Amino acid sequence: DDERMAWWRDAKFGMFIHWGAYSIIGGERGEQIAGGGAEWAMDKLDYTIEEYEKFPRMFNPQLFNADDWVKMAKDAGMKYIVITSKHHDGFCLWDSKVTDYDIMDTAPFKRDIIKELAEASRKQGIRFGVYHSIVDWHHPQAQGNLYPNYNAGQKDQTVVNPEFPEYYKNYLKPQVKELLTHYGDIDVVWFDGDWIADYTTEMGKEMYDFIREIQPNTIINNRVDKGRKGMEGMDREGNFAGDFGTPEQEIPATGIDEDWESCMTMNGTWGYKPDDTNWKSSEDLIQKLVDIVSKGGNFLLNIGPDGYGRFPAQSIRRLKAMGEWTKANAEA
Ligand code: FUL
Repeated sequence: DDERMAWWRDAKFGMFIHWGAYSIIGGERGEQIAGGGAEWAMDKLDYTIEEYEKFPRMFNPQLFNADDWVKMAKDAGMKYIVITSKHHDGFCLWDSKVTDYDIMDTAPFKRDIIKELAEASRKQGIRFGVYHSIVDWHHPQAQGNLYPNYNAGQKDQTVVNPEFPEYYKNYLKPQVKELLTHYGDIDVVWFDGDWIADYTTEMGKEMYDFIREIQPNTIINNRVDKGRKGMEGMDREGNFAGDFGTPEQEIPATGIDEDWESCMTMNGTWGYKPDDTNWKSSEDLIQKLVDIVSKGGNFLLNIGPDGYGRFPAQSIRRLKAMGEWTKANAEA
């Protein structure tokens, strides 16, 4: 295991990318502005499935350039990238054979984003991984028992869909397999959405073993299983699947004798949201990197590109500042 984890422990600093149909919405609908993360737009701005589907149908980010994105990560001193292959809205950024709700069939873009980024990363010596949501607001068997009336007024995530095991077996697992077999080495699989009542510890352990069999060296976060401690994100003692803890928007107070990675936003949102101007300063972000690394963790810092495929200018400035700093301090 130590051998498998070695590059990741060494890496320290990575780029998280939240990108999808919600990046067109930017957290706004008429006069409404979504609170918190704008990647939750479908939920927070009360879109029905049918209403929301128009966004994937217009997702055509002509300014997306995988080489540029990877270069910006690399120049910032980052060693790996983790991008949303699928967020909670269910829209897939790769060419999936088990659904049409993806970049090739529903969107006009018709370029496999995961493929382009995986290749660009490999070319530039950057490790590549995917964030994959267990929650799926678009799939009839995965979103409680309300289909097709997602957002019909009831959003109780403790309501279990009796067909969820079908989704797990015939959709979630095959999709993970696609990601792990069509794009070369997938260095990290970063699950999310473990909190829904439908998902079980057994499913988590099965998923973990399933991935191990396909790609023995993939590093898997602890949200593949259930029972992490809230936002602090670390494991319950002992019986846990997953290779590292995932503190979200926070840094543990002291060093921890486990592998962990703090993920964080530069402002307050994961998905693109122009209304959120609450940017952390570059100094603050550098401070956080130092704090995390000194405690033995990794820092996964988020970018929320817009619907055209651009990184926000404020994010680019911060990446540059961090790059200058990491370069100056690399040998220290
Ligand atoms: C959370 C998600 O619900 C957020 O949208 C975001 O993806 C974050 C990293 O994980 O639990």
